Amino acid sequence: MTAAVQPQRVFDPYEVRQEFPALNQEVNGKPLVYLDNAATSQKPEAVLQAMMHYYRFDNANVHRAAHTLSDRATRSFEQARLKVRSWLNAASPNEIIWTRGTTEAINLVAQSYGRSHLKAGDEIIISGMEHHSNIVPWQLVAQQTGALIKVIPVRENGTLDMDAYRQLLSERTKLVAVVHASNALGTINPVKEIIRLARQAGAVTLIDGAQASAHLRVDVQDLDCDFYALSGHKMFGPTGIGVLYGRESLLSIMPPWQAGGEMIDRVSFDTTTFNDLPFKFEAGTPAISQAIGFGAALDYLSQFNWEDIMAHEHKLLDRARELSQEIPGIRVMGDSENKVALLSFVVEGIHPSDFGTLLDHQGIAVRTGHHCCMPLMDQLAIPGTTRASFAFYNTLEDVEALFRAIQKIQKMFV
Ligand code: 7TS
Repeated sequence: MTAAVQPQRVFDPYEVRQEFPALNQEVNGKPLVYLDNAATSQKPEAVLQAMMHYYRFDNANVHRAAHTLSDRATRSFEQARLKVRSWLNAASPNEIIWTRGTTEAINLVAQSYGRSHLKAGDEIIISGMEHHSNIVPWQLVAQQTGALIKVIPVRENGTLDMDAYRQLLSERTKLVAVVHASNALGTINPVKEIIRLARQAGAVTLIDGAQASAHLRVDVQDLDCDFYALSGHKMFGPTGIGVLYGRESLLSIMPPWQAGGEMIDRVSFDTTTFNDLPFKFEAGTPAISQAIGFGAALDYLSQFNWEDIMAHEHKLLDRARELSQEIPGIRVMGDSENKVALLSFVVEGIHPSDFGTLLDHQGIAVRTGHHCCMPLMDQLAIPGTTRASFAFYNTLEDVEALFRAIQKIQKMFV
């Protein structure tokens, strides 16, 4: 098993940002201030190099041919899986399934576990702050099985109503699927407690870790979740690769989801037997360079002490909160104490989509709109927000540039 890389490097955001080529450019004549990390993060040179190395020297399909390149490709690809196992502290590499991202990981659970285990009248609990990726797959499986969806309400301050959650739980609850950190509000949900209560009720749990995994150290055994989904591209790795962590005892009883090469053991026209875990859930040629690139991203992150990264991100969030209170006309959505470094806000009198364009003119990249959380926006009674989402390579100067730009735009509208 690959040994985890020990943190050995002092974390310095100014030094780190030099290693992300895309950050060092001008946009619209201004130095780029990249604050759209919740949509996707930038990639360090080490990730780009690892992917290039694979294509330049080792390009071959995995788990197939008896030649040297295929052997090298297979080894790098499987090493990346071991790095994920170690990063998440999963009990075994059999519990690490490659997917295209969080969305595919959730769909896999819905269609494999959900479709084979849920029946009419069973209940699936999600929350009111879910991304569409953790709503729609459950709606499809509910239609297919007759199961019902129940929703944990979101309180005024952007946190989950845990009392309501306790009341929703019953012997009918078969699955609880909740986001770890909200992409629209930043709220970090008390997932450990959510999982504990779900297990007490006999329900299986899935945590949508798309956002949390870029900001928090996640230990799936400590959380005691059954499934955890994440996307490589939000963790400084490439697009097209993600992970479903699944408890082996569940994965082993789940039927295959997609079918084709790689996931089989023996095929005849009469009957087919399936490959062992994790390959049973990986039909077809996988995203080889992306898995290798994601492994390089985890190596990159492993250099640092995560407490230093979290302390830095907290500083960015605190400063952003402070400035948002100093400037009149800004309403921040969600003020949970426990938040990842993300500020979602509305500016009085200016539509979010205009705001995004005007910020872009000043070199500042944010996302505006509903952030794929339409039900949450409906509850907040707004069409959308402007969202500044930070990563560890952002600096206090980036936060200040954002608020200077906001004030400049506000002046244009008076
Ligand atoms: N769940 C959450 C909480 C997310 O934030 C996202 C993507 C997904 C699931 C889906 O991830 P994917 O990699 O499979 O697409 N969120 C965003 C966002 O906030 N802006 O762009 C994508």
